[in-house]
Amino acid sequence: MTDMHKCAVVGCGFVGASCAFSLVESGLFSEMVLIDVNKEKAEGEAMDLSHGVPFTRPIEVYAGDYPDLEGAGIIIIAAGANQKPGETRIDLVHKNIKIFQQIVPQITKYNSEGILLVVTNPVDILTYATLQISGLPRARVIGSGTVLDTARLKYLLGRRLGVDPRGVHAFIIGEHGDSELAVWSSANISGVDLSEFCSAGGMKLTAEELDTLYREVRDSAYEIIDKKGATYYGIAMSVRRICESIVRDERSILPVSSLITGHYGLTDICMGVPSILGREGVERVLDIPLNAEENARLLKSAASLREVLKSI
Ligand code: 6V0
Repeated sequence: MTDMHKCAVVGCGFVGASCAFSLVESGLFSEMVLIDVNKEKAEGEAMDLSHGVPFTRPIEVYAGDYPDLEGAGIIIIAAGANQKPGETRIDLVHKNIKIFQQIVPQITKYNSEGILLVVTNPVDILTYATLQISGLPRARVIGSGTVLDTARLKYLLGRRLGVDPRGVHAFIIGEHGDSELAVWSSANISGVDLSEFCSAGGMKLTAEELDTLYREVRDSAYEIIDKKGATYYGIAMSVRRICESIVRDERSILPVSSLITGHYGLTDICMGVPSILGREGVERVLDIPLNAEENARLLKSAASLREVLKSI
């Protein structure tokens, strides 16, 4: 039996610790265990977070080990190497696969009922690897996918158009990485087609400008890493949003990464596409309409991930 009010974070570096912080703040959980190969780091993070508990809903935060995963409803995996300036996410694959080969069997030894949420990069490859190593049902092995990239797109587009990003409905799909794509063909502002929204408001958004926005989204991790060494707040808030949908059984539609079988003409690959997320994990993968160019780009993104999978 799992308890949706208990979560765990495995890997408490910049990303894991930031996720833990945003989840403590969220009030979603009453128990949180932090695990890291560097035990002192996990202990320090647990102490630091615990000192904020008087300002949040009651939660017990502690550093632990794999047996403490028993009963956790959600286990977030953020362990492993991050990108150094100039590195792509794919460059991390061999280092992080090795780490996952150690971690995942340890997790499933003590918890085979919870939902595994993979955040470590390259997230789509590691989600697929986690599925294979764990043998868990596909609904319960989820990657953060393009949730963060989609948030970046909504933010930039909302700012450009002068509207709240929550009214912007547009997705980045595919690999969380260099081959991802923006689905412009169905982008809309609260139901108003993007180009109609612009012309009705006397604005012009050219194809070049859309492409610049897309590139800004795609390359923003590189820019942040160049400026501050790592990215962690945006992903931490994305993880919180994913957990909210699961714990509260919201059935929100988020572009998480999970096993795709028969959608968009693809099979046996994990990547970010809009999916219904609830208490059971990924409850349904949606086939959103794509134009011919978008479809071709999605297939290309899947092919580039497949090449990486073949190499491991
Ligand atoms: P970091 O700060 O180096 O932290 C990694 C942590 O993992 C450290 O505390 C390590 O001690 C720990 N660790 C390493 N090996 C193990 C192990 N075997 N068992 C337990 N813990 C271990 O990296 P950072 O936190 O910045 O990044 C973590 C991962 O998140 C990287 O792969 C990033 O690329 C990835 N990100 C993913 C994003 C997404 O959108 N999915 C966004 C940002 C970063």
